[in-house]
Amino acid sequence: MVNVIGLGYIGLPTALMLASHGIGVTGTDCNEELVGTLRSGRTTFREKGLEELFADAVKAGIRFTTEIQEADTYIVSVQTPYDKFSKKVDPAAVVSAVRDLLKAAPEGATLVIESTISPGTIDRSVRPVLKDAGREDVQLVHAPERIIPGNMVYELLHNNRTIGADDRAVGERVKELYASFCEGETVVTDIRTAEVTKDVENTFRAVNIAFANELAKICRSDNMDVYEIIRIANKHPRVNILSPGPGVGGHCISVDPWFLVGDYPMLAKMILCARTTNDSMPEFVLGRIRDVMQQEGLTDLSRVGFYGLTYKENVDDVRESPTLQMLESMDRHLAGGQVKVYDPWVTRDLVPNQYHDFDAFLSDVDMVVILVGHSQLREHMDKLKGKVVLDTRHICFLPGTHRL
Ligand code: SAJ
Repeated sequence: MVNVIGLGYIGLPTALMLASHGIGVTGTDCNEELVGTLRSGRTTFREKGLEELFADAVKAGIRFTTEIQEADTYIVSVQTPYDKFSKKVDPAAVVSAVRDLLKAAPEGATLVIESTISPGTIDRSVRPVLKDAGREDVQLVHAPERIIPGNMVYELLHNNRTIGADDRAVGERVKELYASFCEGETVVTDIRTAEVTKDVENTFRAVNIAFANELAKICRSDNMDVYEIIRIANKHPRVNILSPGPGVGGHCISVDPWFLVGDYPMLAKMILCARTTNDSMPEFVLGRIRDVMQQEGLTDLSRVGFYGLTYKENVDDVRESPTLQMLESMDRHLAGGQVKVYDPWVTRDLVPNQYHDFDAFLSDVDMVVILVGHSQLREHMDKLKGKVVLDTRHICFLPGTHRL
């Protein structure tokens, strides 16, 4: 029996996937409301393919509870928030889950940490808990997730995985467990290598995006088309530049590079520079809005609309979203509460002047700033005809569209 602890963006799909592939699974979360929702047959966030997977898992007998269970394998996927200023991950929820599960764990149980952690967290924060509890019989494993929000279900099935374990045989056993659904290749290694590799993957992407963002700034300064330049450069067999955008949000690409900067400040110079470039993008977009408004003779900020609040397309997650960063910055500079905001994926009220109806939003603005490339907009792009458009995602090809 597997007990998945923490039923958020990673824990829930993982638990559902295991259950729907014949593994006995109980999902545990301390949030009673969340468990209540799952028990009543509803999913707790929107993600392509999640509803179908949920139905399969329920049919297969998955259970949801607020209590930690006796199980031979625990998968911990609780949240690991990070501190905005120190950029350090707070492993308190992982530590507390481990402490609690040790009370139920039978001798020799396997403990898999899936939560996003910074390199060294297992040695620094998890091992001491096992030692203090006299439970060094528990087998430690780190299986960092790699799935991308927006395509999680597909990627859970097909991505290659990394398993870090103290004991290779235990690592192989956990590999077998994931192989119940995962068709990708799984590499078994040690825990520290698994921790660092995960961080390196996200840092690589952050650096590549920063390069694209820097190119966007260079091209803007000298009136060149960054998208055409990247498109052509990427035809080279060994070049693959990502896309510039309004900034880097989410809980991973925007956070993980800081771990290497924090641990190796004198060495991780390029990474720091990349992070700084990415962090400067929301401010850069604000400058572009000012330029475009001047160019188009617009003066009324309340007739400007921001399309998109989430950190990227087709997800409902707003963590570290560039749009929120822009709104905060406007607020700090006494220009808050003026622009209109709309996001089809965000149904709760989050910011001032937020609309829940696309047409009503459009009728109240003269200029639309595209900040997220949701499919909803791509499918209704003609509705932006007649508006001044600043497109930071390169998805609008109406004549006269302004770009990053
Ligand atoms: N972005 C750009 N330009 C691009 C690609 C992304 O500006 O060309 C922006 C996005 O708009 C978003 C941010 O970067 O704001 C991050 O989005 P993302 O789609 O690149 O990545 P995440 O954070 O959703 O998921 C990443 C993935 N990591 C890698 O691709 C190396 C995923 O596989 C990981 O599982 C996930 O982090 C995680 O949880 O660590």
